Amino acid sequence: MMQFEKIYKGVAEGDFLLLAKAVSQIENNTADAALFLQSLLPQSIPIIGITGPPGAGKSTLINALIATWVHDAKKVAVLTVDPSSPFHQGAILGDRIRMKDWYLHPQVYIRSLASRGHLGGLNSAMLSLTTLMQSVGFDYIIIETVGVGQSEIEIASLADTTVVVLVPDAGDEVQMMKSGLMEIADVFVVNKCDRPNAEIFINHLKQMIRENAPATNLLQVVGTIATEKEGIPELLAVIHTHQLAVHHGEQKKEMLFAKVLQLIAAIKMSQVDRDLVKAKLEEESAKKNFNIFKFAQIFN
Ligand SMILES: Nc1nc2c(ncn2[C@@H]2O[C@H](COP(=O)(O)OP(=O)(O)OP(=O)(O)O)[C@@H](O)[C@H]2O)c(=O)[nH]1
Ligand SMILES: [Mg+2]
Repeated sequence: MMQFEKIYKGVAEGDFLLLAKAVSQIENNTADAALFLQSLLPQSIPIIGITGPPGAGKSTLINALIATWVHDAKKVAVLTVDPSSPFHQGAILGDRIRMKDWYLHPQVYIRSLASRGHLGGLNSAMLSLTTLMQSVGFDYIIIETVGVGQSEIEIASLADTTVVVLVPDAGDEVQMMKSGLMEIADVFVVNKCDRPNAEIFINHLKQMIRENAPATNLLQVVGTIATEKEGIPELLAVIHTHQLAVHHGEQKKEMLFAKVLQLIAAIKMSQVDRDLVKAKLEEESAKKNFNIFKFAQIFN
């Protein structure tokens, strides 16, 4: 049986072996993991979601953020979702290079998660893992996801503060509007500001925010050059301000409510015997009067 006190001690000493084992058990949805999760006592540690189009510089940005936190004697957990699409093969390898300073650092725990193959769904795995990280002594928790699909957006919504990273490139703007990144962003980063026209892009983005999201007056835009660690203090300040606002606002309660609903859904789904459903479906769907709504009720 896993004990979070032991994991806590390991994390305090910079030894992540027990933590990594617990993460694997949670990923595999073991019976032990379910009990273990119920024993956790999470602290109110900020979860920062970093999302945006492929190659925008999310990992490089995280690399720079970690540098500041480590310098301040903080402990950081980074969970990156490794998209399973062939387009993204090599993402893990890339991250190992981008965040290379931190892979073996005693204040930093980095874990890549496959986006597919989680029994209870990636979302509930992520909820479990962030809660674990909140319980074992980390000061900051980061989730990196590629903002291209709906599931990534849902994961980002687990975060207290969602940072959407864009680059000064008109295509990114279009992508953002299409993919719904606009709705989930608390902070916009325009990275790669060493590129020409960055200033124009930032102004355009600000104007777009004013037009499309008048209610979210907290929305901020920060320009960065992640590779040079430029704009990082500004970004940290904006994140911090947002965290304070979240802490005092209604959003926290709404998020908690959404998380509970998600867990209930996962619990209900775990009670469903998929093989049985499949076998029965095979049988019933062949019948003339088959009705999918009636069929689903059998398992309710
Ligand atoms: N010129 C320039 N290049 C940058 C900057 N930030 C990151 N890059 C480069 O952009 C490339 C992609 O950076 P990553 O940090 O891997 O981007 P990512 O968003 O994490 O990429 P995925 O996880 O694959 O979606 C790398 O070659 C970085 O060195 C920047 O501010 N300026
Ligand atoms: Mg990355």
